[in-house]
Amino acid sequence: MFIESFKVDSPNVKYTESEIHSVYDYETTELVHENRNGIYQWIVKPKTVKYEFKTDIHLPKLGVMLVGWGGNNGSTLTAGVIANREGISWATKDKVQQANYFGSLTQASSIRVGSFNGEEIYAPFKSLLPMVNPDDIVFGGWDISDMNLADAMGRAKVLDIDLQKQLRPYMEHMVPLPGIYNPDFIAANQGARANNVIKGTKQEQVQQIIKDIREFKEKNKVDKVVILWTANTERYSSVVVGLNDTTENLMASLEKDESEISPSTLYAIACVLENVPFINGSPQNTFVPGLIDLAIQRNSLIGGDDFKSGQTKMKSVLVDFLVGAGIKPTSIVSYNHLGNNDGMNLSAPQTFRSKEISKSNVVDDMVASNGLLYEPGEHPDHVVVIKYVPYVGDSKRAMDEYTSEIFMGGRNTIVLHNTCEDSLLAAPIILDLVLLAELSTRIHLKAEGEGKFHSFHPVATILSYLTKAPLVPPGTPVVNALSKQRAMLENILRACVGLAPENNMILEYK
Ligand code: NAI
Ligand code: DG6
Repeated sequence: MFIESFKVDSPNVKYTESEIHSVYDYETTELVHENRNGIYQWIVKPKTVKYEFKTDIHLPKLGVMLVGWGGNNGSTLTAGVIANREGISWATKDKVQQANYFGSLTQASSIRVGSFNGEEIYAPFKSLLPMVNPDDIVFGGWDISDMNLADAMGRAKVLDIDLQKQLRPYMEHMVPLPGIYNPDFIAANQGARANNVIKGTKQEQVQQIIKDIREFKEKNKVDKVVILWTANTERYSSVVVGLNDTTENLMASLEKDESEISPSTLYAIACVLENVPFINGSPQNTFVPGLIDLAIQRNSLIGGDDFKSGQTKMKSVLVDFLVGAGIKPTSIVSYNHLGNNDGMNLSAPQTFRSKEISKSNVVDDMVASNGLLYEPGEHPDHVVVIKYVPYVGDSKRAMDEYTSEIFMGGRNTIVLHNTCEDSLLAAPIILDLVLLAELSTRIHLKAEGEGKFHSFHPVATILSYLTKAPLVPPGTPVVNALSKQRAMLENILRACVGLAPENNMILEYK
């Protein structure tokens, strides 16, 4: 059965006019390796830590500024949200299609709340805690191409033409602000569209972005802004002692107009200085150590990297399943080709390398979790290939071959072939990222013994489900397995309303 909403009735939860307050027992374990009776043993001690969560239920008027607004993802997301808000339907060759949010965790997925009369009861994911309604988001942003969003939607060739015609009047007046352009960081083939760029030194460019954010807030009367990079994949920037390894060095390099500070890092600096959440949807190392330090010092949310949309999402399910089933993946070969502007940009070796890195590290935690299958340091062969094939446009083809060792020396080969529009996968993920980032800034928590409530760590690991290479604070485990990432997010939100983590035990019926 499906219910639209629910309220929790518990002595541990209080709903007030302004917040939801919950007291929560976090069941965890403590491990020690100690000598007991002359033998070293691992001792696991179950432990309960009391937490309190406070969630501000006041929903802000939210502004979302996209870097790369006029790209395929930016224009598709903007179009999709308008189409949903306006209840637009359009004719396809098959049927009359209604706008929807399929693919969005927050808008189109559900959670189990319990069972009633022997039936499982589910509710929308978004009913867990008050979240901004996408209808109310004001979009804006930057692009190095000055094309308005209606034309950009046409350039992207993602949405059906009948839908595009209906959306044009809403999008024609939307024109991206000039962006920070540095041809050294993206493929040379992108030069042709760079007609809308901020001039000046790096310091001046950062100041311009800050000015843009303030003006956008003022003009649209929004309470909060979230900024997300969905611009071209950049090459990695070099991390060098004295250049960007500490906040002081990064800021000094900015003053000196050092060439090795990437545009994405410049936007991120502006956001952190303005205390505006910044999410990186591409694979490059925008978050150099000096920037992470700056975000921590200023307690300003940063999250990333690289949307986890298709092939990698499948990988982080399939390898988790195989390794969890005691099967040993020994070779993973992932090939894809696509023909959109992202594909063209990735045809340069330096930008491809950024994508290769983020796509390749996604099974590490699963492999490391099973010492019965893998020796320490052992890893499956893992190869990632991307080719640019203009004809297929945004319709990306992904082919994967997983070879595993099974019982008694057997071999198992699984082959997947996936075809779908890349931007239709990414757009709902962008929406989830901005909504969850906004929500997470309204949650405060404290563990027993901590005097004051505090926000989550500014490096937003809570967004991991949506990213290929989750950014984590130094010394924190990286979790790639999709089911664990979802459980982490869902269970934290459940804790905020005093609900136990979903444990799937269903003991009531055992
Ligand atoms: P796109 O190439 O269509 O759009 C990128 C836009 O960014 C372009 O309009 C370009 O003019 C603009 N741009 C480039 N540098 C800029 C800068 N410094 N400042 C402002 N604007 C700038 O690419 P698409 O397909 O929208 O993808 C965007 C990013 O998302 C890419 O980096 C891609 O790798 C990443 N991504 C996409 C996924 C998908 O499924 N579509 C999944 C994972 C990541
Ligand atoms: C080619 O791989 C283009 C990329 O931008 C991908 O489409 C994007 O990174 C999505 O990757 P995945 O592995 O999540 O499908």
